[in-house]
Amino acid sequence: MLWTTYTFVNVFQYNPGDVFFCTADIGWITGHSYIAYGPLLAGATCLMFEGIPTWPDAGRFWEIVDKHKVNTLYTAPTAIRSLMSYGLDPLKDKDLSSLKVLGTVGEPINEEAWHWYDEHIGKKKCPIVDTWWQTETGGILISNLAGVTPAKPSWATLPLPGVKPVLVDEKGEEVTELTDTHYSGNLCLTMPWPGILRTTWGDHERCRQTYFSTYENKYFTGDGAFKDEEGNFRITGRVDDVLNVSGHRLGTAEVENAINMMAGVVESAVVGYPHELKGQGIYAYVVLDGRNRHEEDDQLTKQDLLATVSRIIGPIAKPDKIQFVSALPKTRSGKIMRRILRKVAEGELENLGDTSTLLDPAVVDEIKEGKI
Ligand code: 7RM
Repeated sequence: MLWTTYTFVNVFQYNPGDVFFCTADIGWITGHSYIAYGPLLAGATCLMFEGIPTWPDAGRFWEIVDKHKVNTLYTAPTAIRSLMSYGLDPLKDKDLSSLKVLGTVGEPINEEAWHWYDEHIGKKKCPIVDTWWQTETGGILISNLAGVTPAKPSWATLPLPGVKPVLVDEKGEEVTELTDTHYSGNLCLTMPWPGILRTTWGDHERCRQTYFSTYENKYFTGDGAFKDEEGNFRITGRVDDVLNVSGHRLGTAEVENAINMMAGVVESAVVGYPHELKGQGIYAYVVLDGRNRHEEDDQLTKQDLLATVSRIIGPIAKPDKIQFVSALPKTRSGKIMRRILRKVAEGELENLGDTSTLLDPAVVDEIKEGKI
């Protein structure tokens, strides 16, 4: 609670009387921590909203900001991308001039979404804090401080005081060689920080195994990251999703980023599936916004996608299968449920496991039906 309060006040630069609106689902850690614990302990004026951003229309958040003169808005990239796809109409007649600070959390924010948020919501006057943390960390660990330290689009930037992140290679050695302009590795924490997890309820050994045994004397986050020469961090995604295609190691996030570069792609998810010759094949689920799609001709769109991936990463990263879907299966916090996508890609359509935390279970049926 102390850590959520401390980070709330410092990251958002909260001033008494400001109206703070965190749009997270209360069942997600971001909901408990930054709707309830942090703001309440800081005596903040906190706005709570139960509903979805697109009902009765995609202007719902902006209407709330206008009506209640919200000063700080904290939301997820998945919400920003979704609202972005409705264009600027829902923003018409909405007065967003009360906004002073914007924040994002939950997944890496792509530059396009960052700039849309900056331009159309913050009107280029509001600092955007990109806050990286996990349920296990008890609060924000890496973020810029609103208006105090500079933002860098799609970078969470610097660790908070007391937080000591390090990037390591497979063997746990600190990465000291630059790739292009940055270091790249697995994100670990070398020192305990104030919000650190201390056990897992009823299973202390599991806690030790999961977080503290991969690399000696380090907490392993499970995320991959870049670090630039100024010490800024960019979180690239979970590293448990590494593909091995004909002996080449590829990160799913890397392939997804390449796919997302193509105009008309809203988002995508890449998983591996067993492939006779390559070991693993690449299966891509892609959401298009319709506008740039070759009419009635998915084949052409697929060719464009393959060419894009080839150009950005290389022919090895070209997906073997591409399935166009209307949405990806996500939890309420916007995290893609890869387990489901992996099973469908493997042809295992029956035992998808627990799907009760899905935002929209109907998406799964559509995905199963369209399996390639
Ligand atoms: C707060 C939360 C944790 C995982 C984490 C990352 C991803 C969270 C960011 C992010 C890039 C961010 N807790 N993640 N924030 N990735 N930039 N600003 O999401 O336990 O539900 O998830 O979320 O992969 O490990 S969580």
